[in-house]
Formats: sequence, C-alpha cells, structure tokens
Amino acid sequence: SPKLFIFDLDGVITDTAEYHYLAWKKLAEELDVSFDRQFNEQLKGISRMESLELILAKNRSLSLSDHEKEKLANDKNEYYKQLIESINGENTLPGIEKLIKEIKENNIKIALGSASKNANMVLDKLGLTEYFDYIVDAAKVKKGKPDPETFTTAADAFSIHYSDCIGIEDAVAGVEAINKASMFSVGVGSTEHLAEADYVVNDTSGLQFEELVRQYSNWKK
Ligand code: G16
Ligand code: MG
Repeated sequence: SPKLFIFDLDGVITDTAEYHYLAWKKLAEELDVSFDRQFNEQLKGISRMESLELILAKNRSLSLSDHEKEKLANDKNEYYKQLIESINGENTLPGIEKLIKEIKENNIKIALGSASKNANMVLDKLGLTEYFDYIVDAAKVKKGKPDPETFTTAADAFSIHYSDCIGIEDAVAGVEAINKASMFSVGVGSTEHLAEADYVVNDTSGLQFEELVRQYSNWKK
C-alpha cells in the first residue's frame, strides 16, 4: 500500500480556488483585460507572479515595471485575503476530513503540496494543521508546478520512494508535476481537463480511501 499521500490545497482540500478566481477577476477588470473561468484553469496551481504574467500577456499594450507588477500581485493577494477571512472548518470540501482520518488510521503519512504562500494560514483556519506530517508551500521550493519539486520535496522529507506516493490535484499543472515525479496522480475535476491523471474523480466526495488504494495498487504492479 502507499506510504505517503500528498494533497494539493486550493481546489482539493478547500474551495479557495474559487476565491483565487474571484480575486484575479477583480484585478483583470481593473486592468481592462478579459477574464473567464476557462482562462482561469491555466492559473490553477501556478504561482502568484506567474499568474499575473499570464494575465498581462493578454493585453500587449500594457507594459509595466517590476515595481508595478509587485503592486498588482499584492493587490490580488489583498482581495484574496479578504475573501478567505471568514473561512472555517465548514469550508473543507466534502469527504476530505474523513479521507484524512482514514489515512491516519492506516498509519500512512500525509503532506501538503501547495503553490500558495497562504497555505499555512488556510490550513489553520480549516483546523486541519494537526493532521499534516509535512507542509510544502511556495517558500520551500525553487520551481513551482508543473515542475515535480513540490511533490518530490514532500517525499524526500521522509525518504519515501516516489512510486510509494499518491498525489491529489485539481490543476492541470499539478497533475503534470505529480506525473513527472513518477507518483500515482489523482485528479479532482473533469476527465477532459485532467486527462493526464492516472485516476480521476468528479469532485472530492469521490475520493474514497479504499478505492484510491485499490487504483494505486493496480497502477503499481
Ligand atoms: C494555489 C492556487 C493558485 C495560486 C497559487 C499561489 O496553489 O492554485 O491559483 O496562484 O496557489 O497562491 P498565493 O497567491 O496564495 O501564494 P495550490 O497549489 O494550493 O492549488
Ligand atoms: Mg489546486
């Protein structure tokens, strides 16, 4: 059976992916750049500054200094922090707490693999920090998703082989990162977006411990 589960945060543990979307949308409107959910899919799992660069690239007449970009990225983060201010345990997505508890009962390690600089704060607000044996956030890696470093850093912390790990992601970039790490990738979302994942569930309520272990075992042999 697997030795380590690595969870993405935004969009897997909690629906902060929606708040990232709303915050970017507000910023894009201020910049007069068109922005929709389809475009937003590309930003999932991608760092704050890289996301901003993708948005700015849509309007070629905008050329901004590094200082101005820093300010915009900071504005987005302020919008985001306002939106998540009142989140609590009720914002943990369906089935996640049950799954985490079952993983613990089976003596399997749990890590977080998030691109967010707000990861620790969000986990705290949800009351889930105690379940995590290790946290990889934006501060711990040089290369963000789709580079595998977020996921390999978590496995390396326990000296666990990558093929003994299951990574769970809602982002295309995140699934790519897990695959590049040679781990078993579980996608949460549409099979269309997440076609590269080894196993896909529609939403987090589909993340059933026994089924995940069964799918993982089939993949491994
Ligand atoms: C998350 C989101 C991304 C966001 C990134 C950085 O990653 O999916 O949309 O841009 O974190 O977040 P922050 O601006 O809070 O540093 P993940 O990996 O948890 O899905
Ligand atoms: Mg995510």
